[in-house]
Amino acid sequence: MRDRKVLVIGMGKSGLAAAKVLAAAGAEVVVSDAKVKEELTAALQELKDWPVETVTGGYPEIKPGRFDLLVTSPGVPVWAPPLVQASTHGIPIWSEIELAYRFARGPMVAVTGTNGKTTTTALIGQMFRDAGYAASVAGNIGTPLIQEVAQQAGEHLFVVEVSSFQLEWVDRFHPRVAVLTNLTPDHLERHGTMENYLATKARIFRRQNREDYTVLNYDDPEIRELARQTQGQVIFFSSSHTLEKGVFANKGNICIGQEGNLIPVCAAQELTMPGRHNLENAMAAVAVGWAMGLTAAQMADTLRSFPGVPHRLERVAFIKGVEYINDSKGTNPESAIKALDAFQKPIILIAGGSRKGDVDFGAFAEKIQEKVRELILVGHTAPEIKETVLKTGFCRVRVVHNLEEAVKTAAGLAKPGEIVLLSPACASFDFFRNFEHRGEVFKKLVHSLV
Ligand code: UMA
Repeated sequence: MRDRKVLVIGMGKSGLAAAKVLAAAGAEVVVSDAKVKEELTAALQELKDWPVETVTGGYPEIKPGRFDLLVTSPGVPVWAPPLVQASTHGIPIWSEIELAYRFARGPMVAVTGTNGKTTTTALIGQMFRDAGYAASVAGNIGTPLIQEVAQQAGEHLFVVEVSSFQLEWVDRFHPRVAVLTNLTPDHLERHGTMENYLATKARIFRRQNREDYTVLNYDDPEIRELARQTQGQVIFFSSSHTLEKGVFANKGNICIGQEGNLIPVCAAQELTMPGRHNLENAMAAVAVGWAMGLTAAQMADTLRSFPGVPHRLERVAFIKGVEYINDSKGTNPESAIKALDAFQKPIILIAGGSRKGDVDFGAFAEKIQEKVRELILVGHTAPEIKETVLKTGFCRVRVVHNLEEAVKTAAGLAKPGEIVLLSPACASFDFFRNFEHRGEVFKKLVHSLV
């Protein structure tokens, strides 16, 4: 990178981390952001002692000779002017994970999919650490991969949660194990069609070869089909089929099937995380561990103790016989449906938030009818969800003004033995900075009930 002229787009987490690593490596770095400087005070402060040029309120002009490379942040769409101009002039564009891949000294496990990728990533990372390996988790889960890669000097395993946005500009990115958990419509405002979304996800294994592994969800027909496209060795996992080879449930146990042998790992009931989707996440993690040489006993130890990740079916409190669950990361209907399916007790559901593209709440409304005792709606999508739910014949719906009112109303309605669940099925940007912020506010409100 020495003396190469690099333009970094975006001054969020990814852009800041990329700019610093590039500057430290001797590149001539310009970092730009569409926001004006008043909105970027924290980012500019963070860069102030670094030898980088900053451009705010837009982007520098991109012409041949001015830049050798663009490194872009996940939030920047392919139609953003600098990306279009760089493509026109044949200037390479890398996502931050492509940059990180080029700097990394150890192998990578990469996990993508619409839902389950955060839990699966965290679980895999924990399995390797528990087994005594130097491993860390990074990527979409929160810490930019480039930042983690720069911090690890020795041999290290990187377990990376990868979003479809991050896969748009990969070239040599090559995980030793790639995992696809599942696929349902999401981020279509960015990818346009499901075909594009699937094709972008499939880039995770594009550079794999026969020495690598591709872990695929057998129960998702579109993902199962991807087995034909990868050069890697396919390991399927399934929560509803018996497989000759792969990871599946047998007589209540998570088992690895290999060449006629059945290796039990642990009982599905021993998992601390609730729900069938968490069973699938656990199976995906077992497939990775198996491919990378962990033993069944090593994996079982972690599976029995892993508590799950914050904001994903997170147990917050048990107050007057009522359990409060924070699933703020349930930002699409499929994810909220899985959350509802995870419990057998009556549920008081708090849902609604900001709109995420062209979502359809039909299946979510059906699931509400089946599983929810009282529905409390909040946020921009509240009227739309209410209308959809009423069509199913469900009428125990209340629309409230904010999350505080929602929590108080839920607490007033819930009886001992019931569950108050925040699983919005929507993004959080109507009232909150992100889903983490929404989840933290929810937890505070719940604790204030005591
Ligand atoms: N920006 C521009 N021009 C644009 C668009 C954005 O200049 O056209 C600027 C914004 O003004 C802002 C900066 O880019 O200042 C933000 O960059 P970003 O949106 O890429 O966000 P980062 O802070 O770099 O965080 C990203 C991921 N965010 C997104 O994909 C939207 C984080 O995932 C991830 O944790 C982080 O990189 C580290 O890898 C979050 C997320 O919401 C959790 N992910 C989506 C999801 O999970 O559904 C994909």
